[in-house]
Amino acid sequence: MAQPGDPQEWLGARRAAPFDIVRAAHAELLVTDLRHSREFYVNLLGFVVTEEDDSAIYLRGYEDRHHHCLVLRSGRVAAAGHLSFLVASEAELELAADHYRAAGCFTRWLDAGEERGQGPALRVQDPLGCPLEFFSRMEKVPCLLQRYHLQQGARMQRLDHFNLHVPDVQRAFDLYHELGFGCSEYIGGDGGDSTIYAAWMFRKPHVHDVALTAGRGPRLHHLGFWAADKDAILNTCDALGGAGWQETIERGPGRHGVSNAFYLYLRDPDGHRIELYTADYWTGDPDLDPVRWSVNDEQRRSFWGHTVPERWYLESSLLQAADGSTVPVSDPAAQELRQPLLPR
Ligand code: XXG
Ligand code: FE2
Repeated sequence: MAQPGDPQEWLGARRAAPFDIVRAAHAELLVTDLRHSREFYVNLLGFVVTEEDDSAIYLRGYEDRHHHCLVLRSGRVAAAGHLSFLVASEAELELAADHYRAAGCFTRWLDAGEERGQGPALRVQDPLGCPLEFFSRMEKVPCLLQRYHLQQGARMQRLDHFNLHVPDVQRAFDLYHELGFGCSEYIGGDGGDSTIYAAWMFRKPHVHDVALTAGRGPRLHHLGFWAADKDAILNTCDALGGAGWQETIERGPGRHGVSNAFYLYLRDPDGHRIELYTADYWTGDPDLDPVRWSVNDEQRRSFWGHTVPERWYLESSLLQAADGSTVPVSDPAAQELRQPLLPR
């Protein structure tokens, strides 16, 4: 069992990683009413449409140089289609395929262009049951970072992270550790409770590419998108309120304890949760010590002490399985929400 607190051990794991993941790069959400979802993501949040047809919309942020960071695809049921990581080169894709085949996982190759704008890619159902994708090349598009006159809504910049509900955080932690992910922060139990309730793990030198949260799973808890700044997040709240979409606001705006980022959680028209996230910190130093938060520290999830809505802890999107059904889920042994607060 890997432990969050040992930078030397993490460096070893990084060197021994079976293939080289660069970062969390894009995701596909299956949505039941593509036009309604377009209203939310494009007209209100300001995602840029790179390409669209009757069955899918390919979106990007203002910082993106790649074709898309979010695909909205028409589906019969709402689910997360796949979560995609950029790897360092095409050779890494072969190594990834070897790795998942050796673990007995389902794997499938996608030809270049099978997903619009993308080079050859590998789809897998990982040992946790998650539909992952790995790719190394994507069509380049104009970066709109300084085209300020075009920027709207939350001024979304790019995808930052995936957050997963998993029944066993330690097991998921071990799998991502094996893939060479470091741990920036985690939430642990007190007084003899060695449970890890949540962990934030990274490949790019920021707080995370993947967060693992104890809960019924595997399910997608949320997609985190980097917003331009705090103002963009606050303006989004005004815009949603003004347009009568205030019910999409689930949690925040606020400051996280974990990660120090400024945040807002929204629920899209299908209930998929997305987070607007900005201003976390550098984690690239090799001697980085992970930050441990007690499950009883009321500032861990909300630095200003706001209560986190119960449904934020409990609800998540189902994942699409390789056969088109949804991935079966199971309950965790212990949940953070149920932990009693210790007297101060
Ligand atoms: O990105 C995140 C989060 O995983 O969405 C949640 C950073 C911090 C938090 S937390 O609620 O723990 O502050
Ligand atoms: Fe997040």
